Amino acid sequence: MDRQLFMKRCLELALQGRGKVAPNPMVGALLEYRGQIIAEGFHAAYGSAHAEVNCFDAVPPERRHLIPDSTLYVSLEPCAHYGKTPPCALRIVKERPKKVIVCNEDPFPAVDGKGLQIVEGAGIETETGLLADQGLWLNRRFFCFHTLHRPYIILKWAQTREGFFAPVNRTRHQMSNSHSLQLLHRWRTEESAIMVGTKTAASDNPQLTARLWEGRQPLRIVIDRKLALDGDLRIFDGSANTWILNEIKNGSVEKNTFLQLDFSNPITGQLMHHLRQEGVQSLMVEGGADLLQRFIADGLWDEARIFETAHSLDEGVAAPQLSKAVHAFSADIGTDRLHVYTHRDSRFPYVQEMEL
Ligand code: AOF
Ligand code: ZN
Repeated sequence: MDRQLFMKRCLELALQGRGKVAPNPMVGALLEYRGQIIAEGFHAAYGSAHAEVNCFDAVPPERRHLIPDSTLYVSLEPCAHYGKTPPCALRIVKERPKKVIVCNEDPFPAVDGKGLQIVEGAGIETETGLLADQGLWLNRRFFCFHTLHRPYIILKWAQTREGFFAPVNRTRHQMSNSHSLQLLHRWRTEESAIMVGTKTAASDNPQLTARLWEGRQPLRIVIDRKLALDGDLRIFDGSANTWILNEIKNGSVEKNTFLQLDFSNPITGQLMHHLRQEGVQSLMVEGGADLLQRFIADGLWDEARIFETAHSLDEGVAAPQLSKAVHAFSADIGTDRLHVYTHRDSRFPYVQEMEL
């Protein structure tokens, strides 16, 4: 009987909640009886039933009598609190499987070991840590937020083979291909916030929404220190919640929120504070080169996704230089090549064969 295979299946099930469950983690569960899966479940949407509950509910009536002789595999410690739903730990105690095998403990303060305690306290055997590294990678945004108390930070950019980020005059210039662009839009649906600097907002006039992929619109963040950006830019169009980091004022106008920061001190730290307060678990920084380099210099990044394009430039703005980076993997996206790195000191290193 391959225990790892059953847990891998839970992680695969969990992934079905990608882009739909944040700020909750992605969780998958299954019941195994003598080497066979008798039911599966996963957390499908924020606010909806948890994985374990969906799994128990999926057991066919004629097989319910097998539950006491089955093992519950679940990719996260069962919850112990009354949140949007009652505690999964109590449901487990009621159903009484023979054993519960968990991938990762849940650092969420309302759970944090209490779920496993409830199950063990009821005399049900538990085991934790099966494929723990894979689970940490899967829910790296959730774990980062609850253990490091800041969002998981992804740097994203495109560069030519010669290492240029954009043409010298910085006009809008699509360098990566349409497949990479669609992938980027998918990524936008999977992160809670995306950010650009002042020059990028002005010269690229990006919309910063997910249009080529169905899903959630992330919070948009732009730096506009002196509130000098043109109000007609697409980032101010009210099509998504937008934070405007500036040194002049606080306040909101419909979906635009002005956040006053102290620009005589580093603003990345101040931004982290606000993101933490708002429960934003992930941030993708999309440019420009100066802003990306700022995050690199501050050591404030976890993952970098770099499209090396087939496009060629003789001169241009130099691409950011990563430091303390570990190569995770590279992949062909049509004519582009995607390179993924993680920070050398990351608590969530990439695990081979896992998805982004
Ligand atoms: C589980 N199984 O499938 C998930 C868990 O607001 P609620 O009630 O949905 O609770 C959210 C918290 O529950 C979340 O922060 C995390 O600690 C845990 N998520 N727990 O037992 C699941 N999604
Ligand atoms: Zn639960």
